[in-house]
Amino acid sequence: MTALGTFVQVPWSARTVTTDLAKSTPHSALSANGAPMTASQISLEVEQALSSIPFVDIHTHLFAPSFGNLGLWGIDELLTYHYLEAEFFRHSAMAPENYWPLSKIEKAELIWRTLFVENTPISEATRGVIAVLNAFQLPTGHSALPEARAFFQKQDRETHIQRVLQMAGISSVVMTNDPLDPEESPHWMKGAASHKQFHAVLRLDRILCTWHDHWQAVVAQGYAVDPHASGKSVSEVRRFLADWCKRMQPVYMACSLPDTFEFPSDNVGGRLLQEAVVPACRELGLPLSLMIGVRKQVNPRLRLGGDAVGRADLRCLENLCRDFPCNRFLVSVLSRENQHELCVLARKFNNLMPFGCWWFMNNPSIVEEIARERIEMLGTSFIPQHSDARVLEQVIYKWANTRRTLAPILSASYRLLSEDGRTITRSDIQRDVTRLFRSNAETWMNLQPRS
Ligand code: FIX
Ligand code: ZN
Repeated sequence: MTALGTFVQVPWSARTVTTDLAKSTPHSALSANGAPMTASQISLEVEQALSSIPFVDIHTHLFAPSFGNLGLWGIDELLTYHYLEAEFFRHSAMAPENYWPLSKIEKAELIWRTLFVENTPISEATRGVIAVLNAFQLPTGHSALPEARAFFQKQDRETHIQRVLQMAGISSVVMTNDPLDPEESPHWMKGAASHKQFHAVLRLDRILCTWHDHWQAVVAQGYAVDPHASGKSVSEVRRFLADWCKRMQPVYMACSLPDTFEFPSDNVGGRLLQEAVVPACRELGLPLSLMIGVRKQVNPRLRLGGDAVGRADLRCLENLCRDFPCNRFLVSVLSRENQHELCVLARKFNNLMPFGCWWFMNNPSIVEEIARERIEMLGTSFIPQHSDARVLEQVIYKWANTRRTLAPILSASYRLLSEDGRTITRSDIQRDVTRLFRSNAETWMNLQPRS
């Protein structure tokens, strides 16, 4: 038995059934605060810290209950996740054009049969669905789908959300809110109810990346801007941002950027970033989150699943952090080749906070590599992970995977430190895990620490 296997699969709220070793080794013997620990006691303390400290999920595409059906949940949404659709098209001869017109249930049935019956669900994304079913003690075999569908259909949204966040071991999530999204903005315009566990973010891709397609939507909301963002467009965009910040109370502003992103740049996006967004963030005391390295729609036939990755020139970040020392930048990069550079830049600029293993980086083998490198270069001054969940129950497996992957890496770091001559205490581990998965994010997002 690996303590880890049992540990990860145990629903967060049933913490009392943590590993047998924990049960058999009374806590006081393990490490009364300040007492030195053995290697296996270190591993156990790390596992207990990871399973007992609720995390803050700094980037998701989840929605608070008041946003109704914008919030995705349940087995059919889990199966039609764009990660699984991309994998489906690898296994199926079906042309995407014949797939999109199908109903949600028809798509889910097709994906279940192709990826979970005709093939073994060993990819990270397919394994995730199995882990979710298992967490609810639902069957996971070939014929599991009808019972799963019936189970999720029976759930009440608000109660289910509470239960899922608890099972995932997260106390709050950060949403992704687009002020120009025609389905979402009406919710805010009529005063969407705030929710203490769902924090808003002002997402600005349509402003900074595709202004030419969306400047009219800004005009439609009452701001005098033009296609070239000339004249008083910049001050109008500042007004737009200020109004939306009043409406949303965001914890940061955010934008995903292509691998070709450059800064400074005198294209419309570059000017709006420099003259409107960065100053607004500084004035409002908000961090700016930049997620760099996406190559949008390299295969548009796959829709959301059609995006890819490219290595970015991170001098853009160097210039931003150096030229705007009073701004804080929360940054995640999509390319594996950019991870090391990001760590180095974070050593140069304390207004730069690396966070998460974004999207194609969110695979255990790569998360391991990134986490080790960051611990070695940044200690605990980074945010290891975010879930990027698009469907509610995904937080269960994405955070279980993160706990499973990070536990041996953290334990190994402490073992090395103890071999080098420093006694590790239980409170050291509790403080560090709290910092990595809670207080770094809370501090940067001006969130009150949970009492
Ligand atoms: O830009 C983003 O926030 C990305 O995370 C998404 O666009 C992407 O589709 C995704 O779901 C990644 O996990
Ligand atoms: Zn995302």
